[in-house]
Amino acid sequence: MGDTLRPFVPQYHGLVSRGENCYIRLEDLLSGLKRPVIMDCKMGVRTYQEEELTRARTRAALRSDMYHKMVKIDPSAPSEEEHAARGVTKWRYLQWRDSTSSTCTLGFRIEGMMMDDGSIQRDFRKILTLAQLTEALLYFTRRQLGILKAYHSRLLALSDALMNSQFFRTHEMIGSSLLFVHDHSSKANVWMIDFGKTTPVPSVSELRHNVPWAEGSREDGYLIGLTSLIASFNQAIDV
Ligand code: 4IP
Ligand code: MN
Repeated sequence: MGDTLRPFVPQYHGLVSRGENCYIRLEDLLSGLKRPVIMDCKMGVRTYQEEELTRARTRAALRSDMYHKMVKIDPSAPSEEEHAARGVTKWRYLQWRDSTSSTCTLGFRIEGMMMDDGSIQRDFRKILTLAQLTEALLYFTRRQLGILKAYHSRLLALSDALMNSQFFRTHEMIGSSLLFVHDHSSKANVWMIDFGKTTPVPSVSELRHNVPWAEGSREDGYLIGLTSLIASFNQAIDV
C-alpha cells in the first residue's frame, strides 16, 4: 500500500479470521459496475517458478489431471513416455501452455473473458500473434473507441508506475494477471491481481523485467508483455 503501484492494486483492508483460517480482505474490483465485461491477461514470458523446473528434474510428481487437460487440447502433445505414464510434471504442463500461447514470444496471454451476459470464453489461450490478440481486444471492447483509449492510457500510466516502483524492481512476478474491467458507462480500468507466485529477489539484485529469461536470472518478462499489450491496443485503436 506504500508503493507507487498502489493505484493499480485492490485496496488492502487487513486480515480477518474465520474459524481456524486467516484471510486477507481486499477491495471488490467489480463494485459499482453494471454487467461488467472482464478480461484476464496473464503476464510474463513464463508462468512457472524456477523451483518448479528444479522439482521436475529431481522429485517430479506426475500429474494425471494435467496430462488429461493436455490431451484434450492436443492428443499429440505428450511424449511417448508421458502417454505411457498418463502423467506430466506440472512444469511440463505450464511450459507447454506457455509455448503454445503468446506467453513465450509476446510476454502475455489472454486467459479468458467474461462478456456482459455473464458468458465465459477461454478459447484465446492458443493465440500466438499480435494481430490475433488485437482481434481479441476488438471483440472484448466491441470496438468502442472510448473504451480502447481508456484502457490504453491506463496501461501507459501503469507503465510509468512500474518504472518508479521499488516493489516491482525487487520482485519476480510469475503467473500474475492484469484484470481489465469495463461496463456500459465509459469506465474502464486495469488492475494488477494474483500475487500467489510473486516473490522477492535477494536484496543485492534487482530485476529488469524487459529481457528474456535465462535459468537462474529469475527474469519474468513482465514488461515485454506490457509492451506487447500496449502495441496491441495501439493497433486496435488504429483499425
Ligand atoms: C492451471 O492450469 C493454471 O496454470 C493455474 O494458475 C495453476 O495454479 C494450476 O496449477 C494449473 O492447473 P490451466 O489454467 O491451464 O487449467 P492460475 O491460478 O494462475 O491460473 P498455480 O497457482 O499453481 O499457478 P495447480 O497445481 O493449481 O493445478
Ligand atoms: Mn490468475
